[in-house]
Amino acid sequence: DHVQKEFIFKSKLSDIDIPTHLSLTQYVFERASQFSDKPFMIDGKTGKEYTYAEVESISRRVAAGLVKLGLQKGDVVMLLLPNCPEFMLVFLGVAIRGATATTANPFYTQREITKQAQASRAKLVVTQSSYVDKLSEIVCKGVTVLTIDEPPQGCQHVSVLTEADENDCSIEDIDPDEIVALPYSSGTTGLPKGVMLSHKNLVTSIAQQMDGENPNLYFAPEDVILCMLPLFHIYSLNSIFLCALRVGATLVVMEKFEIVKLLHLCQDYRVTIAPFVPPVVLTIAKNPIVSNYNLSSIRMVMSGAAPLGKELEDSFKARLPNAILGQGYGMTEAGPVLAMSLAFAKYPFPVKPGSCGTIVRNAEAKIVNPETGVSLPHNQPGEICIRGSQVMKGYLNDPVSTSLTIDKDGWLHTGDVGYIDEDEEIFIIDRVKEIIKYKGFQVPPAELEAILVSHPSIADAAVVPQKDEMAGEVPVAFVVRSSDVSEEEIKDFVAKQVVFYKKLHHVIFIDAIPKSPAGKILRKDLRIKLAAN
Ligand code: AYL
Repeated sequence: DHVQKEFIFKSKLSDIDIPTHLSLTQYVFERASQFSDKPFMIDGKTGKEYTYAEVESISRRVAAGLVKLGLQKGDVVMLLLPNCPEFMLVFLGVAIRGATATTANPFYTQREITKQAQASRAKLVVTQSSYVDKLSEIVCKGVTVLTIDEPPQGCQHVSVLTEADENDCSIEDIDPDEIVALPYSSGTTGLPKGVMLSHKNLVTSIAQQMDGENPNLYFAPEDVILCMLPLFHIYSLNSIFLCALRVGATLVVMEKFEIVKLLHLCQDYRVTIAPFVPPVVLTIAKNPIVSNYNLSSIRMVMSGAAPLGKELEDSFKARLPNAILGQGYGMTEAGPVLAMSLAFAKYPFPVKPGSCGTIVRNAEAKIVNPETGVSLPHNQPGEICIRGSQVMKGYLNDPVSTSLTIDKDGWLHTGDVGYIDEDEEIFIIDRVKEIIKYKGFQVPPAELEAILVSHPSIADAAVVPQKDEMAGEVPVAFVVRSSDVSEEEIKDFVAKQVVFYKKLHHVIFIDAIPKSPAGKILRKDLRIKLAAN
């Protein structure tokens, strides 16, 4: 029999021993006693500092408090918060308890929050009083709500967790295969789904970045890392928060992106590492105000979650000549990091502009022809696939979507199209999945299409990305009308139901949505039509 040769790619860094027996918190706190009195995080808003010893002890209190509130092992806690110390403290407490944290954008609408809370069966929500109104539907169904500020009627203050007595209850052991984080992602197709990340998945991913003689992403204990990207997104949760904790670095916590505040914090705290997304890189490269600040402390700038233009890389480098700029490439389902620039290594390698990094160590990558599934050699573009212990366990309660994403041999199919060059660097050139990326945020077309066809005057609809200089991509809709309705009415109808970045930028009326014989929307045809429009 003829056996197809498989082309499998690895990191240029050698594999290392990654612990498979530790829970996430055992692993990230492994060396915390060396850093006891050092600040782990500084709240950029108040200047309040939390040392490593404090973070560890408060996290234990939170775990005990969760037991006291009746939270069982495996129960789900929703974190509906902007970046703040409580986000991290509660996340760690949930992990110690053996419970699961599902993270959501606090700007989500009631509809979006309710969907995720119900699908994940969240028992407890930790949020801010200003978002409590959006929880009315789930509160009726018995969900407990805690707030980090003055609790409104019917809610309790988060101090029931952070000030609980850790000696009150004992915490059971954790099997590293239990689920610790449950971010939501639409993956390659359809609606948002719960991505089951186990303790082992996250330990592996952090180790792939932080561990070994030559760590791929070198954070030192002296580093001051800006934590501005939202912690509810896996990029910040993993590559900033948990990675920094593992190595003894200090985080400067910023609630949200605001250029002047960001520049101040970087200058005042002498930030050394700045993890960004492409639109922030664009602002730093273009905004004249940047030259009024001393940013010479920044040694490393990371970009990820969306494509970074090559021209942008050049203009950015002119602005921050002391900093190494490089990319990480991730996908929530991949644990999330697939590749990381080797320019970030302790003993760095030369890298090329436009590269999304090199596959992380202790993992395998494959580039396959999406039609035939045949794997391809260096420099030939195809769908990027990854395999390793960091890859998610699957989608919550959705074995069908799971098996469409992770094949029987354990390969996760990313829906990204790219190639690996002779230096093992990955270049992403296209996407064969539906997802639209607005500033790195996911906009699932299927979600917007479902809203659109629920409108009485809409017979059919399809949503596709349109290129946008600032956001990368924005969603636009092709709509088949069944009765009279205007573009503005449709845009408003959608806008009321979704977070700001999912809003439609255009509506184009059309006679019929092009579909394959099997009924699949021919998105490529619509993208071509849009480009010609
Ligand atoms: P999700 N260049 C181009 N596209 C990218 C890149 C990149 N560097 N990174 C992510 N994407 C796209 O689940 C790609 O289409 O996770 C990918 O499949 O919201 C999709 O975004 C996944 O979107 C890091 C660095 C995590 C990045 C991430 C990304 C997590 C985004 C940790 O250290």
